[in-house]
Amino acid sequence: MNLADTNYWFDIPGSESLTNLNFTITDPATKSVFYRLRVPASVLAGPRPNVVFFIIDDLTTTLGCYGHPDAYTPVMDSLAGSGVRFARTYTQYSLCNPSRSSFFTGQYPERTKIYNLVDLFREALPEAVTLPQLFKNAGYNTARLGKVFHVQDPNTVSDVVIGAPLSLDENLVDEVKLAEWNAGDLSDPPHATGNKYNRPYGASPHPPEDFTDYAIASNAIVTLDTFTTNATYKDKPFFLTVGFIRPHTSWVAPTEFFDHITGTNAISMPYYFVPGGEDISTNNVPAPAIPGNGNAFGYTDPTLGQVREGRRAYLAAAAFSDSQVGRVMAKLNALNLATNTIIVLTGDNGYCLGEHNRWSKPSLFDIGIRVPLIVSAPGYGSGVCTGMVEQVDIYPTIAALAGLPISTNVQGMSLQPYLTNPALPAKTACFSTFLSSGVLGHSVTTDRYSYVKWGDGTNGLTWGTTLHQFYDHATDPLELTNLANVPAYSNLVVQLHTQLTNHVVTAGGD
Ligand SMILES: [Ca+2]
Repeated sequence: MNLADTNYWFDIPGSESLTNLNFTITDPATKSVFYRLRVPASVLAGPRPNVVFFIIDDLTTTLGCYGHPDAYTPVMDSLAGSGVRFARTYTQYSLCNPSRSSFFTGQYPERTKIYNLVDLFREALPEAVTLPQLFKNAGYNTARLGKVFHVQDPNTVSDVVIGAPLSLDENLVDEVKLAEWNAGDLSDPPHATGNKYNRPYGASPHPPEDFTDYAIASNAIVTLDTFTTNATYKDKPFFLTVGFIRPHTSWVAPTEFFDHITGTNAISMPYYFVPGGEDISTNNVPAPAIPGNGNAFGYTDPTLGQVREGRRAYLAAAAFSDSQVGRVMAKLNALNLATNTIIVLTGDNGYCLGEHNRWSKPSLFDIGIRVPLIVSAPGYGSGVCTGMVEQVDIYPTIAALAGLPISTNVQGMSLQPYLTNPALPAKTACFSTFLSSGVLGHSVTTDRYSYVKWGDGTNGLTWGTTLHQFYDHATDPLELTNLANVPAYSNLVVQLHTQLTNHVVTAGGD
């Protein structure tokens, strides 16, 4: 055999396509020989990564790492420090079921057709592969712990399914309300029908172990043990989705978490409650922009003291969920899984805590559609992406990080490149939708401007009405002054309306 003239091929068998590796061996007589090794891609990639996907119900960008002055979120802040925090992430619909239907399918609401809390996206998308389903199909162990889908998807079958034992919290909330009643506060009787979310806050003397979110984290911890030790599961990677309930109302949490938040009288206040602050009359914004406050303070308007107490209670409830994320993270570290596990954390909608005199989630104000998004992936960098991204991007991002191919029906873009270089240019426009008492609204946010159009036609985009809002974030980041009908901005308004119309038509197409 003439070594100098021969290339030798060695194949490592595998079911996947083979990748060629060339290398050279030099023999003593200085004759070089190329050897070619062909190996499956999975061998080159190493073990497939695990995924833990945290969804924190109703958590908006009230985190320390997002700059909130009163928040206590050390665990999520630490996670942001180890990964990439996406500073401007927009939800596609600021309400549980429409939002989750969108980011679990990677498709806009115009495609899922979900605008409420009860409909199932399978009606419009019978063949969609949800994110957990994608990983299940790829051979992952999957688990759904706590609140994940708002309406369960019959096609997404997980190995482990543990719902949220809500009855735990309902008992504790009743106790808090009863204490208010006994203290002489008759504004919201404990058992009044239809008003259970008014004044839904307060410190509870019960220990964390008595709360739903503690139980959800405990179930996640047990599931991690099962997936890593049980013979049925331990040889496969896992996709774990953990959905915590707080800071969704009711904002009741153990007393120790209220102690972490600054005192009631020092809490930061929304501009609406600052003397001489925002005018939210319908002269300034169209009526659909300010629907009823059904989620909190829907029974009576809060006093200034109640505004402070409510904001503090929301932050305490968020701090409690933060601690439960910490329990799951500690278990991942104890099992030495952190080096091969992708961690993603987000909320499902924005939330107005008195901003624009709103005490609820659904809106198209900027503060109502901003959500946290943190991605920490082994082998990638850390930092802050200040460019705009959307929650519809979560699906293709997690899939790309795990190397899983996705359907061309997925409409988001992978954020994988930003984990290496967060400074890359991001999206130039983000889009959201909201159905306000039968009036469909759409918004487009660009780097500088926000434009909202409320409908008077079937798709909510008919031109020729004044049901719209326009804000210049460079001069008005809190969106206090609606400039949509100011002649000086008419060209910009028309341009954004066209951009919004094009998106709605395109996103809703097949
Ligand atoms: Ca929610």
